[in-house]
Amino acid sequence: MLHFSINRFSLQDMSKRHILLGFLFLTIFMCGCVDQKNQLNIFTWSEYVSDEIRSGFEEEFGVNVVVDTYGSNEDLLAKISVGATGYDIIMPSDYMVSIMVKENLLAELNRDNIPNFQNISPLFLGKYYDPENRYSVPYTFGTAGIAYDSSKVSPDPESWAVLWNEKYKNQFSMLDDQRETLGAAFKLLGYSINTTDPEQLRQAKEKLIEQKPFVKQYKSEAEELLIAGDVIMAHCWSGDAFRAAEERPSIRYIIPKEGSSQFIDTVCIPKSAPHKDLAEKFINYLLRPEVNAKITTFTKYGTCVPAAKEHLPEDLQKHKFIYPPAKVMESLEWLKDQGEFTQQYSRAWDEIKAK
Ligand code: SPD
Repeated sequence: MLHFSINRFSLQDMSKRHILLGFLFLTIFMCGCVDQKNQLNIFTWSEYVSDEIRSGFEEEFGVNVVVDTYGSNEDLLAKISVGATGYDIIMPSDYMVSIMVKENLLAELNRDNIPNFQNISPLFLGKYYDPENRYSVPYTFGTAGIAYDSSKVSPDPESWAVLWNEKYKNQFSMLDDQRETLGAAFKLLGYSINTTDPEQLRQAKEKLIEQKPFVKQYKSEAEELLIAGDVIMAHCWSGDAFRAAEERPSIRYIIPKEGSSQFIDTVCIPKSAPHKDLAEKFINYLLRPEVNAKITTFTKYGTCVPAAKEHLPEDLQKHKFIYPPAKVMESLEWLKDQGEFTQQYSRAWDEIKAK
């Protein structure tokens, strides 16, 4: 009898515990939903959305902003292609916008929710990757080139060939980015960064395999290596070179004489975004001149909002890292979607990385 009553007591106790646990899980689940409803999830390049921009939006709109980063457009595509990632804002570059539109991965923007769209310069609208800007607004623009520590690299480099010079073995990094790094080899060989000629691709692959024993690291966040002094030279993007030069004034940036790539990075909303309205509010916020100026002040990439320049110090309005001379601009190409041929680029890149 005693045994029975103990069992009965435990059974009642257990069901109470189950009910309590049920409530607990329900509360946690509901809190989670409330939190997530007020959370904007951004997936972007490193050092691209500053704490100031993030917290400004959080305070004004009473939400949380979470920032996660990637190192190449292909990494971004791989993640977004798998489906519901929870990201509300992504920042693909030009050619990747074309690919994502084609793959049906982007949501159409509702311009009624983005009145500040009118602040964008027409120079950055209607581009080949999104002719009517139905899916993207421009975030920043820049170039790829070589950053080097002028107190250690001599003479000043002029050509991509410096990245094949044994003298700098283990002292430089290359972007961990298949289009950009194959692009550097194409330019050195005198080809277009958009070639679809299998023989030219084979030659670029061989060139990068030949270079590999000299490369200290493939890394897209090159500014970290330059600032830490881990490398004295890096294949990198202009804004990152500029940021590194602020920390180490002996750092310079060149666009090699053979030419290079230029880009516009954009802001888009994935089709699977859980908070599209909030994402559009964020895009509208980024396009306020005073906020947009903060993007350039932090990233050191160019602004696409002319009125933002009034909020920028004079040197950032015309700095040569951001605005190369006209002759250099003529040597730059935009990366384009390679369609089916992209697979061959990926295969070549995998072979280089596997060596
Ligand atoms: N730290 C920010 C780097 C942004 C680079 N965007 C690169 C685009 C290349 N096509």
